[in-house]
Amino acid sequence: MTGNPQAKYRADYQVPTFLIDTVDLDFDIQADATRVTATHTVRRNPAAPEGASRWRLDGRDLRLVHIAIDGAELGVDAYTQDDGGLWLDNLADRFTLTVVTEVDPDHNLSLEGLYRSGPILCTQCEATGFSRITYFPDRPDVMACFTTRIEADAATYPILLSNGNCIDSGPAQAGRHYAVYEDPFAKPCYLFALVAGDLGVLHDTYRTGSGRDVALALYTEHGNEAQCAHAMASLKAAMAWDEATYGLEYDLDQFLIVAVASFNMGAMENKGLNIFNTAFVFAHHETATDLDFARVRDVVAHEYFHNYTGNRVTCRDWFQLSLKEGLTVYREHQFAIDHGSPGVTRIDQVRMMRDVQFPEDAGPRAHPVRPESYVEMNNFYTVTVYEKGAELIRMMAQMAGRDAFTRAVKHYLDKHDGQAVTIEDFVVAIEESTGLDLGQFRDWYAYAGTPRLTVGREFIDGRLTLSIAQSTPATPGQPDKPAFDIPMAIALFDKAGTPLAEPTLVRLTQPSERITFDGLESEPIVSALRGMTAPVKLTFEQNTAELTRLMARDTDPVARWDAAQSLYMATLTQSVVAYRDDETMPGLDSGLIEALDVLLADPPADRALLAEMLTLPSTTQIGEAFDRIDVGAVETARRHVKQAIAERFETELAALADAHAPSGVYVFDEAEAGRRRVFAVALDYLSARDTDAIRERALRVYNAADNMTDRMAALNALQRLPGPARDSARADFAERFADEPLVMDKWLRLQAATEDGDAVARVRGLLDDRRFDFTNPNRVRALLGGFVRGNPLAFHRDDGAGYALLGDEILRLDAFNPQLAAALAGLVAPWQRYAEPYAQGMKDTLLRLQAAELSDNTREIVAAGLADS
Ligand code: B3K
Ligand code: ZN
Repeated sequence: MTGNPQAKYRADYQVPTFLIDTVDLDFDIQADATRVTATHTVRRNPAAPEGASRWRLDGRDLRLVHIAIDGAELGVDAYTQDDGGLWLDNLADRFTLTVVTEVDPDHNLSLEGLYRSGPILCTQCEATGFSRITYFPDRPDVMACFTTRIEADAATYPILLSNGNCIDSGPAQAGRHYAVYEDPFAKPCYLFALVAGDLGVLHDTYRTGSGRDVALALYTEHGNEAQCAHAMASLKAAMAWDEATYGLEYDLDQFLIVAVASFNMGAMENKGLNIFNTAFVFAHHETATDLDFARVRDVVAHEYFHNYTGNRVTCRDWFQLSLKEGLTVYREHQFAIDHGSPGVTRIDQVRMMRDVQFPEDAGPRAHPVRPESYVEMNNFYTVTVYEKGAELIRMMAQMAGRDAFTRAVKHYLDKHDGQAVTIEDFVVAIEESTGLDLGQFRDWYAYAGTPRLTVGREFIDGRLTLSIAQSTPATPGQPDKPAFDIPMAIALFDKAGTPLAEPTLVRLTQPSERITFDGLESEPIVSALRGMTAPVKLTFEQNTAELTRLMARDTDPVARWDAAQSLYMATLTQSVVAYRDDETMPGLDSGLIEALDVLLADPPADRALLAEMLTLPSTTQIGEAFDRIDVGAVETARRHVKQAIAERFETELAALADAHAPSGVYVFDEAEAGRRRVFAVALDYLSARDTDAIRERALRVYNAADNMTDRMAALNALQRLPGPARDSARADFAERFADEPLVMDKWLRLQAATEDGDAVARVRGLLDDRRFDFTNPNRVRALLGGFVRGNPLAFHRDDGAGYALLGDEILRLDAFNPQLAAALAGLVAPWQRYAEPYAQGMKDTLLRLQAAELSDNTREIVAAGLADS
C-alpha cells in the first residue's frame, strides 16, 4: 500500500490542535431526513505545537446546513472543504462550534453512520462513521462528554436510546416525543450510539459487588424476545467475571444491548449502548447450534469487557487498534476457558490462528499487529490485529504468571483511565508492574509474518539437547526480520507416557540456541510448544510411537490434540503428493491406525476433546503445508483419508454414534455439548461411506431432533449424499424455519456448499430468491462466503464460472457496502499461494476488479493482491 496517495502513516501522528470538552447533539428524526444539530465547547490543545492553527473536521456524505462559531455563521469562504471534510483556520483559544447537518439514514446502505435496519434506526461509528453524522474531528484521541437529545414520531419510534443515562424524556409536538441521554464519561466519537425504533425488550438487573443495581435491557424487533435469554445470562456472567477476575465493576446505571438484523460485523461496544448483529444475540436451542450459543456468550462478554479495555482507556490513533482488540480478545478467551471445556476452548483458539491468521500472515495482506499504514481503516479489523494481538498478550501473561499479569492490566487501566493511549504505553505499564523486560518482545508488534521454529534433538549419556532455530519469512515491505522473544513450553515424558518433570517455559531470544535436560535415564518423549505458547509454526520430527504416546498421555489436552493433528497431517500430506503426482492414494498409515485404536479404546473423559481428536485438519491446514495450494488434490486427499478411516473403524464409529446419540431434553452445558459434538463427528465419518443405512439414520436424526445442533449434524452428514433423504430433510428445514432469517442463513450455506449439480447456477439463482437480501451482510456472507469457503471445488472450477460469480457480486456490492465488498475481495487476494490453474483465475478476478471503479476499501485490497506481480 506504500505509494498510495491516500495512505495514512503511523509515523505521521500529530496531536489534535483543538480539544472538545462537551458535545451536545440534537437529533430531529423526520420521515425524509434526520437533522443533527451539534454544539461543541472547544479549546486549543495545550500540547499542540506552537503556531498550529488549522483544525480538521471530518465529514462525509453530509448536507451541511449551518456552521457557526460563537453564534456567528461562517460563510463558505471561512473554511475550506474537500471530499472528506473541512478545515477551519484563525480560531480563538476557546469557542463554541455549532454545526447543523442533514443525513438520510433510509438510503445509507453502507451501514456506517446513521442507517436503517428494518424498523430500527441505528448507528455504527467505529472506525470513522461519526463523520457520516456531523462534521467532527473523527479521531479517537479527541474525547468529550456527550449529551444527546433525540426527538422522533412516538408511534414509529417509541424507543429512543443513546449512550449513558437517560436524564429526561417526554412528549413533544404533533405526536412526537423525545429523550435526553447524558454520558458522564468522556469518550471518542467512535463510541457514540443512537437507536430509535419500535422494539421488544427483555429487562433484567445486575447487582454489582459494591451493591449498586444496574438496569439491563436487551432490545430486538418484536417477536424475538424469547431468543434473548442466553445473551442476557451471558451478559450477567461477563459482569460477574470481570469483577471476580479483574475487580472491574460496571460504571453506569444502565447497560443496553440492541440487536439489529443488518450489521457489517459482529457487534459494537458503544458506551452503555452496545449494538449487535442479531446473529450474536439470538440463541434458542431450536434455532441455534451449540456453536452459536458459545459464540453469543463470548461476543456478549467481549463487548462488555471493552467497557474498560477500549472505552475507559482507548486508542490514541487507529494504528493502536490492537491495544483494545488484542487485550479484549485475550480477556474474552480467558472468560471462554472459564465457561467451557478449557482444552477444547484453547484448541478452537489455536485452530483460528492456524486456519485464518497464519494464512493472512503469509499472504499479500500480511501486516504487523500494529500496522504502519492504511488507506481504509476498516480493512484492518483483521485476525492479525485481533487474534494474533491476543496471542501477544497471552505470551506476556505466561511470562509474568496469570496473577501478576492481571495486576499489571489493572495498573495499566488505573494509570491511563480516561486517556487515549498507545500499545507502547501498555507495554510500559506491563513492564512497570511485572518487572518483565519486554525490550525484544516489542518486535512482535512491529513485524508481520509467522516465525518458524525448527527443533532438532540429541540424546547422549542422560542428557537431552534440543537445538532450536527460529526464522521468519519476508512479508510485504519487510524483507528482514529480527529474532523474536518466544516463550516455549516444554514437558518431558518417559516411553510409557509418565511425566518426567514439571513443564517449563523457556524464552527463546536468539536465531538459534540449545536447551539441555540432564539426568535422564532414557531418551524422553518431548512435548514442545504445548498449548501453543507462541504464535509460531513448529517443525519437529517425531515418530509415530512418540506422537501416539503424547496423544494418549500428555497432561495437556491441547498437546494431545496437536499430536493427533501431526499424525493426521503426515498421512494427509503424503496423500496430497501421491494424488498430485499420479492420481493415486496411499492406504492408511499403520501408525495412524494404531493411534486411533488407542484413542477409541481409551478416549479422554472430555467428550469435546475426543471429538476434536477425531477431526481431521481442515483443508486450509493441509494447504498450508504446501508452497502452492492444489485445491483439487487437497480436497480429494482429505476425503480419501476420511473415507479410509470410516471404513477401517466403521464398527467403532457406529458404536460411538450410538453411545452419544441424542437423548433427553436439550441443555447447553459442557458435557452435553461435548456429547453432541462426538455424535456429529461420528455421523460425519459414517456418511463418508455413502450407504442407505447412513442416509436413513441421518434422516431419522433430523426428524427426531428437538434442537438445531442435532439437526445440523444430520444435514451436514447428508450434504454429499444426494437423494430423497436429503431432499426431505432440506425441504422440511426450509419450510419449518422460513420465518427465521438466521436459520435461513444456514440453509443458504447448505445450498451454496452443495457439490452435485451446477453450484454456480444455483448460487446465481439464490441471489434472486426471496430469502436472500443483498443489503443484509449476514445473507451475503452466508451465500457468497458459504460458496467460496464451503464449496471450493465449484468456486475454483476450471471454466472460471466461480470466480466470475464472485467478481460480479463484489462489483455490485462495492457500490453501496464497500466494507463487505472489500472483505469478499480478500478471498482472492492471496492468489500467489495457489497452484495453477487456480492462481491465474484468482488473479484475473483481481485484474477485473482493478479495471473497475472501486471504493477505497476494495481498491486497497485489490492493490495488495496485485502488488509485485
Ligand atoms: N470494535 C468493534 C469492531 C468495529 C469494526 C469496524 N469496522 C467490535 C469489536 O471488536 O468488539
Ligand atoms: Zn472488540
